[in-house]
Amino acid sequence: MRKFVFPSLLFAVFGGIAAHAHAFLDHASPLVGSTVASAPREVSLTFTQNLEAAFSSVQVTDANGARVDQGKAQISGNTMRVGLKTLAAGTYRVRWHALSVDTHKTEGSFTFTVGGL
Ligand SMILES: [Cu+2]
Repeated sequence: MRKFVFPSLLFAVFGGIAAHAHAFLDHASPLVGSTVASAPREVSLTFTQNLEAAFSSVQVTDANGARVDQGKAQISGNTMRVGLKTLAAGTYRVRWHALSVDTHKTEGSFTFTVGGL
């Protein structure tokens, strides 16, 4: 059965019908480009469309490129969240990849800064 399932999955991913909208980032917490006074415990991203959980992901890295997220994102509807390790003051980059339910891929990144003590 597996060899029949896989091509149909590929079709679903790459052969989708063109649609008017993709899953763009609607808003984020911490806010895009913001400076926050205390270290957030998670990053939460809200998109303009619902996400396909299996093909959407987010990574958070510090100024040296080291991962500071806790791994696999939790995806529900149009929201993707990932827990964070304890962050020191500094600037962090959030990179996300999304596959929306209309089968279109989008990606982007932004930074936020944890303020000094
Ligand atoms: Cu789209």
